[in-house]
Amino acid sequence: MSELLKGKNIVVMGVANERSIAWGVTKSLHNAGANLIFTNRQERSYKKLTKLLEQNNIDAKLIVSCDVSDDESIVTAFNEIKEKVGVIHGLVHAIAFANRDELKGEFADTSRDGFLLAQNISAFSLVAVTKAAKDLMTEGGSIVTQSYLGAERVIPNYNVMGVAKASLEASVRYLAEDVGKYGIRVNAISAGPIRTLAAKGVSGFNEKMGVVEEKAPLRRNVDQDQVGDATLFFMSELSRGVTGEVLHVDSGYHIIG
Ligand code: N5H
Repeated sequence: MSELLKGKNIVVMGVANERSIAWGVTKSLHNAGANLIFTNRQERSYKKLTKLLEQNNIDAKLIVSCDVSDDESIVTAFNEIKEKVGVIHGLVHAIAFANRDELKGEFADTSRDGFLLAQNISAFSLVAVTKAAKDLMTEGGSIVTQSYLGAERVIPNYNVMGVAKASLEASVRYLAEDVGKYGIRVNAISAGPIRTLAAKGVSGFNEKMGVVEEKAPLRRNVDQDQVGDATLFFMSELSRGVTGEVLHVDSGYHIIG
């Protein structure tokens, strides 16, 4: 156990189960000595989270409910964090959503509602939580979100999520400029395919993992723990010179033509 994040209060958004990227992040940050605050939306993920924390002997500093599609819910959640914890030093955003039936076929068939839903939950949510979190980051801070290569290139089936992730990555850059003057950094991790609950049942996922094993420089897939350790880097002073960046944690897959 390192002490890289000793005394740091970090909010983790997006643990649904043990396969969640946010759970890999939780383990890495906990092992580095961070105090963790969690947000979740559904009763089901609250139960799952408390069970996981218990099984892994992790004490949450606080668990608050937060629905990122609702401005009032975000304000209430961060007010509660302010009251009960005070200053925070980090925020991990690992939330996305798109309609499953729009993650296949042609992007041109995306509905207006489906497009806006993906943007709302997967991209605007970062803007909204950054606004709320920055007021609590009075000692500086670090914000990290999750992206995917489909933001940069056309990846079959990723469709409306690719456009939402492009928006998310651009938001990282604009937010980084806004909050840089307060000593707050904003970065993204672009992970290779990882078998999470969100990825379950989406078309083309298994094939994608096979291609990474075959073509990526490291010839293997990445896992939640690797994203967790990269997030630890971003949360710590080791990355103090880095903001507005998208770091690929993908076995090098993105450099291959
Ligand atoms: C090219 C691919 C495969 C096709 C695209 C997958 C995109 C997945 C992301 C979104 C967030 C999945 C999603 O919203 C699914 C929902 O419609 C249904 N699922 C749920 O409601 C579950 C229960 C909950 C936990 O999910 C959410 N989102 O709340 C991309 C893959 C190779 C890589 C990948 C899987 C990227 C990614 O963005 O996750």
